[in-house]
Amino acid sequence: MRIDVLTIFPQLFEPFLRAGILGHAIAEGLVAVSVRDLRDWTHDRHRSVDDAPYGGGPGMVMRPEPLVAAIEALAGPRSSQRRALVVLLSPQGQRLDQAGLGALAEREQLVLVCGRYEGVDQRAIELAVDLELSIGDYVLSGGEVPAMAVIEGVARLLPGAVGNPESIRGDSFATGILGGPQYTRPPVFRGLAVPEVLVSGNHAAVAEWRAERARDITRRRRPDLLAALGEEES
Ligand code: 9D3
Repeated sequence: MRIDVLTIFPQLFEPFLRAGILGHAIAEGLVAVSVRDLRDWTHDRHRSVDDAPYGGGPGMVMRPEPLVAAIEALAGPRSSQRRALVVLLSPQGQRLDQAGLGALAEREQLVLVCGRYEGVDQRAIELAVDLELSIGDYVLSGGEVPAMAVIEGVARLLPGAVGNPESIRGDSFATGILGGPQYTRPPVFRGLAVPEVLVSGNHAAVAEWRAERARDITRRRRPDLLAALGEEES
């Protein structure tokens, strides 16, 4: 898979792309990530990417010319033959979830467009963007952190990225249920012991205990997840 990122803050991505599972997936050639500075598609002396909103109001709006030129350079014009999926990270987008990440992971090329300021000129969206995504109902300052969330979430779904594929199938939002408590050594820490069943060596009892704890914590913290699975789960 190939991912192009369009941003006015390319330096934000450098350490991120080197670390952990994602850094490893890139080093292994499972995914190629290219971060591009949107200002490279400006032509004025100040390399300006924003301007005042028509109709007045606070803040600035991203100008359409550099955005559309950059997107078309990376993905070609918006058409039925376009191979890349062009995604604008936007508070107005549809909310990303694990199923959405799964669909993105099937594409051969993604172009992730990071908005800044109050937003993006609507004509650029209409002309060049295929999909708008939000990562949740809270306010950030731009699409860079959301783009990183997409890259990290997609990369670990690529075959071979995660050492043990079991850990992907078992992911909370793949199973629709939260994970339960985890323990490692030492057996007693500040007077708190690891639950007896986990050191019992009884694998069936361990599995049953974990399933119970997971169902319990999901029922208390995220009843919406159980409801989505169908009420027979509770
Ligand atoms: C008019 C009020 N806001 C629109 C909902 C203004 C505004 C808030 C935040 C405009 C831009 C932004 C910057 N945020 C993003 O670009 C963004 C974002 C987010 O803030 N939260 C969750 N997901 C995303 S994806 C992109």
